[in-house]
Amino acid sequence: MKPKVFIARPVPPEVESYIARHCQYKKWDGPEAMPYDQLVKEIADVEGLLTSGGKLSAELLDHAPKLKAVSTMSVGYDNFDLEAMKERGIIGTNTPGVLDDTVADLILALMLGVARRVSELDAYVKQGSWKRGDNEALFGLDVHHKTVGIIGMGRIGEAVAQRARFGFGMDVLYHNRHPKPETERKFGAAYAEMKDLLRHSDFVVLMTPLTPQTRGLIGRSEFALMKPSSIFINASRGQTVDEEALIEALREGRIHGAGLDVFEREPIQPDHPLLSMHNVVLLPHIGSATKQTRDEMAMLAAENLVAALQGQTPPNIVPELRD
Ligand code: 8YV
Repeated sequence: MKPKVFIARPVPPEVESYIARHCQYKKWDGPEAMPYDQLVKEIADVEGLLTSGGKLSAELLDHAPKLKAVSTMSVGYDNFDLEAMKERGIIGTNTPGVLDDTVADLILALMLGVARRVSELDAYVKQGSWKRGDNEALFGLDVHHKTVGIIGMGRIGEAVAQRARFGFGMDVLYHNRHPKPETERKFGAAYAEMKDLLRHSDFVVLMTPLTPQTRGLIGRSEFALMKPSSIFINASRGQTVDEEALIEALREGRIHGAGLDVFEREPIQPDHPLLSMHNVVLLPHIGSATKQTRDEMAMLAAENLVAALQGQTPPNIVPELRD
């Protein structure tokens, strides 16, 4: 008997066919995240769940007594209740690696977009405001040969460092749980204590996973250390930043601008103060979202799930759940 799985997020046809070869499955196809009550019903007798995003709380897991493996189509797995999964012996997997370059590209787009005011000036041209030649009021800031400080030097951080160093001739500072000599050698990156990184960087890029230790990592005192000309980029999780402190820092000119792909609450609310600020570029949590990369993430997640259900060790068990 093939194991039963539920696919809670849309996947490409080839991924669905792959799952069909190895599992009995049902799926959710809606454009919106699946309503909780419906998910509860669907997981009642499954052994595997393919998902991304939505919280996997202890309460939800209690509705799935047969569940053996949860595979998320994301590198971040802050949606997992790791303790609850450990207690229930549920395997949890994610999709590291395949999205690094795509997310790093988007981070560079945010750096360039904020520094050179790309969306603001695009709107300026489209609304017919371009009436004369050179206008100093439209000038931006340089990216090349400036200093980028990367907080969280994982794979994506390294892909940002590579672009910054070799594409833009930037100096690279980084802060990480542990210094990484090999990364330093490869990208000419220098390890910095958090305070020094914040003080000396022209671009501060936050790329840490969301954990109890990184929740609210950047707040008032961190923004206070940054240069007034600096640009803050967040493509990790919204909860790693105190959003109120960020808004205050932007309003008071304590930092120059921000490029954000993630927010405390997503989707962002229509009356959110960030929406009316000119010195920010805001994206709808789209870092990994190219068709090619999302397809690869979905396939990797499916392979992880099938391996787990076939009693093999899936390639990407999240570190906290490895024995
Ligand atoms: C996900 C992401 O696809 O991989 C991650 O951790 O943030 C994205 O790439 C997104 O979270 C889907 O909900």
